Amino acid sequence: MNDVTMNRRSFVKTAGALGALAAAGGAISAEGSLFGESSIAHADTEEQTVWQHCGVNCGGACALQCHVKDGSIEYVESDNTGSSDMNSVQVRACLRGRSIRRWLQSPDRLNYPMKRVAGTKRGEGKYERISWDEALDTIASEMKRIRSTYGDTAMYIHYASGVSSGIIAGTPVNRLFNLTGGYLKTYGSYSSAQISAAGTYTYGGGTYGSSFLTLQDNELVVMFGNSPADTRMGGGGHTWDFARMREAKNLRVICIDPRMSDTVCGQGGEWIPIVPGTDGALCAALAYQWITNDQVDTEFLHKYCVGYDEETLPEDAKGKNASYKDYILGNGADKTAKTPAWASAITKIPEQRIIELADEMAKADPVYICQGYGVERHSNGENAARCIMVLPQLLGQIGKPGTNDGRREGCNSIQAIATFPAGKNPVPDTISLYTWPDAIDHGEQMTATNAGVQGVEKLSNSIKFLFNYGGNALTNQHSDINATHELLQDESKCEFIVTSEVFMTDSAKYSDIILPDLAVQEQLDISKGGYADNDEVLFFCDPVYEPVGERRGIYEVCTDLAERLGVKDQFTEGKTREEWLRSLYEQAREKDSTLPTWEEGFKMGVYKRDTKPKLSLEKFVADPEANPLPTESGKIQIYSEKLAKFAQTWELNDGDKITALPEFDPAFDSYLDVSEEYPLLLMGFHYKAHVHSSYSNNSVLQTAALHQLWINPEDAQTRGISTGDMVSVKTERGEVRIMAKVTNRVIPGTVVMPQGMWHDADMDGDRIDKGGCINTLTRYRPTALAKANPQHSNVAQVEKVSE
Ligand SMILES: Nc1nc2c(c(=O)[nH]1)N[C@H]1C(S)=C(S)[C@@H](COP(=O)(O)OP(=O)(O)OC[C@H]3O[C@@H](n4cnc5c(=O)[nH]c(N)nc54)[C@H](O)[C@@H]3O)O[C@H]1N2
Ligand SMILES: Nc1nc2c(c(=O)[nH]1)N[C@H]1C(S)=C(S)[C@@H](COP(=O)(O)OP(=O)(O)OC[C@H]3O[C@@H](n4cnc5c(=O)[nH]c(N)nc54)[C@H](O)[C@@H]3O)O[C@H]1N2
Ligand SMILES: [Mo]
Repeated sequence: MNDVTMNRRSFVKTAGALGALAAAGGAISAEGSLFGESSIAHADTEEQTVWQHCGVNCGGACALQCHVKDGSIEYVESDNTGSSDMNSVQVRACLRGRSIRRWLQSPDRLNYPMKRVAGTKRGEGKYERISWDEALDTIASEMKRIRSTYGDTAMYIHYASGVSSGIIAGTPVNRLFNLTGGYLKTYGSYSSAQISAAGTYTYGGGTYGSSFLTLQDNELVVMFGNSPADTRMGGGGHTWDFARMREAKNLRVICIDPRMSDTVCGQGGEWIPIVPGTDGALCAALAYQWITNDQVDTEFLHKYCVGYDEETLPEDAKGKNASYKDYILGNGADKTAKTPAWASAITKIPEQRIIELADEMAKADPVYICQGYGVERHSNGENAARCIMVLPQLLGQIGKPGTNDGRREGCNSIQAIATFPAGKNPVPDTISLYTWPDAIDHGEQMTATNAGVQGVEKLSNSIKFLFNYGGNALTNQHSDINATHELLQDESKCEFIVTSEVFMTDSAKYSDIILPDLAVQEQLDISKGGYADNDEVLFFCDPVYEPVGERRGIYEVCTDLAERLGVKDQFTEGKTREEWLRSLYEQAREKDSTLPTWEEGFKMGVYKRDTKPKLSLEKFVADPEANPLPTESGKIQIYSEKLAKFAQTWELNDGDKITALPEFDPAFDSYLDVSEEYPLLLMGFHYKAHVHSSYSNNSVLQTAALHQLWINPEDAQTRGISTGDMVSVKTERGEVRIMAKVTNRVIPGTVVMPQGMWHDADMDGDRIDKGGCINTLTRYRPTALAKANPQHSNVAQVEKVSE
């Protein structure tokens, strides 16, 4: 197949001719569809193979070879180059990527710039077609007006992960904003804000540890809230790395999870079910067993860590029973020994199973301990993530082959390639990403100590202008859609919202102007590939076909806005998108001469090379004096002085806690908060049928993997619920309707549903969400330390819907 890959120039020529043909056929309608089944123009042209990649944010970025004929994708293959052995792995796409034809060529794609119909409110979704000139003039004049009225800190670019691969990717918008005065910055993400905070105060930064490819023969792997089979599905990614290691090394895999994930189901691993949000208690009991059975590696703890025992505590903390050992043994402030019996009552893992797990982990050498982001996306996520990180420290299982540091499995990518330069943002004001609704509602009241503001003591402004490029996190992916609806409807708060999208999403409906973007696959770019262990990959991606309708790429759109704002020359530096790509790629080749030339790359479509698996903290463990960690002490911090200080000085919500040690803290919406009205815990998970809300509008994928609420037979029986029944799920925030799946794959007392389905409610009527979007149900309340999203922590009720 590879040899039919066409030369870029000849394709563009061919596609250009076809585009004209399609237009002549009258296929473009005002409603925006070029690709209704009957509207494909047929011409007697040859099929071409175009290399592309799947650009959504599962992180896989897998290879797609699109077979294109007459300006339309006929079918899609993935990577079939190289071999499928340990090296030169084929970067094979999962079903989502392979279905991209239905997504890209959906009749629902946006084709024209639109503005909200005068007199309608945000969220109503009533739009009219306008010209690009009108759209760009309006945006540029609103940018000027709002910046000059309120200042640079009123400008905001929202988190968006729909375009997260490629060299050009999302940065043109940032560059435009930076050249015109800057914008309110953010730290953290919806993905990993809490584990990042945990990593910062423990290891000095980072969420990733060792690669799976460091695993040894017959090794024990213990995963907390991690399912590579669900969340790293692509063939070049971790699920494949892990599957191959499982086969080759005879691994024993234990997954601790309230849900039996695809990483265990049918794969011979062991599932240890746990009550959501209680991992910290399990970890404390494991530590209790190791300490009381003399199984901790005291030498490692003394040499590399701060705060395990009295001896290694910082001076200020000494003499107060403030060590980790004191906390575990019950000599600390809470006077509670963290015994397996104590943890069993909280986690619902039988006491004997905890004792056995502790013993097995202590005797395994090496043992690989890791976590996904399922634990951290809870109300107590920052502490829970730290509690897991302590486990390999206690056992001295860090820095040698087969070990990990308690964070997520690590990966590699080609470092030499820089993305399109965003330039420098002169604005110091920085918020935790998740707190953006507060920054719209009452920015000027947000401070360093009450809202985790960084860069300044206090924000000077609220957000007044919002740019949303390739994201659905205004509503669908952010917490508490019903509350955000009210906030965004109020035009006196955020005065102007722009969305650049490929579909009319729920978030797009809150925009004043919507711009129809060219999809990633409709543009020229180079992608660095996704999360994978031993391969470094580049995809040289040609546009699959000529632009359809009036879709335009973000680089060209930002160039036109830059012109209207008087900074075009600085923005483009005289270059087109292709010229930027070529020059950034040339710069990369100067740093890394093994990379193919531009021409060679586009001829190959995919470039792969082997790389060394990452072993976390290898250098630090080999020589801690020569290679100190970027923490206050240069060592691993079980006890953090910075956190001890925050605990004293930050203004926290009632019940919120910041602790110097990694402690179990149930926080809010936990197992302690279930009530008669809301007797169940409810959490979301990242599902194979879609990536967040991307691909959620693909009916084939939805049929392949149904959108269902998983409920244990015990909870289903008392409610008269069978698989296939329609149920109502309610929290204090709202109600969704969804099909039930009665299954032992979820523990009693907890229900789970995939996150990312499209919100679908009559917002002027009953607001019942028939799309089954979990964020109709989630609470907007930033966590204590990271001020991040606790979207997996909820208490809920489930009932059968009779009609
Ligand atoms: N198919 C698919 N893949 C994806 C994505 C997607 O939407 N779909 N999204 C991508 C993105 S952006 C991200 S950030 C990652 C997210 O990856 P993760 O955050 O790791 O995914 P989750 O599904 O939230 O959680 C992982 C596992 O943790 C479990 N879990 C939840 N709460 C707890 C708990 O309290 N304790 C324990 N022990 N386990 C718990 C869940 O049941 C799930 O099996 O996935 C990426 N990959
Ligand atoms: N309750 C709950 N909520 C969650 C999570 C959870 O676990 N539970 N997970 C959170 C996580 S980890 C994340 S990362 C966020 C993700 O939240 P988002 O970043 O909003 O991710 P998506 O929902 O995939 O939205 C991406 C959008 O990009 C659009 N898009 C795709 N390709 C293109 C393109 O080429 N151009 C343009 N302009 N647009 C494009 C898609 O149509 C889609 O609407 O969600 C978070 N929300
Ligand atoms: Mo994410």
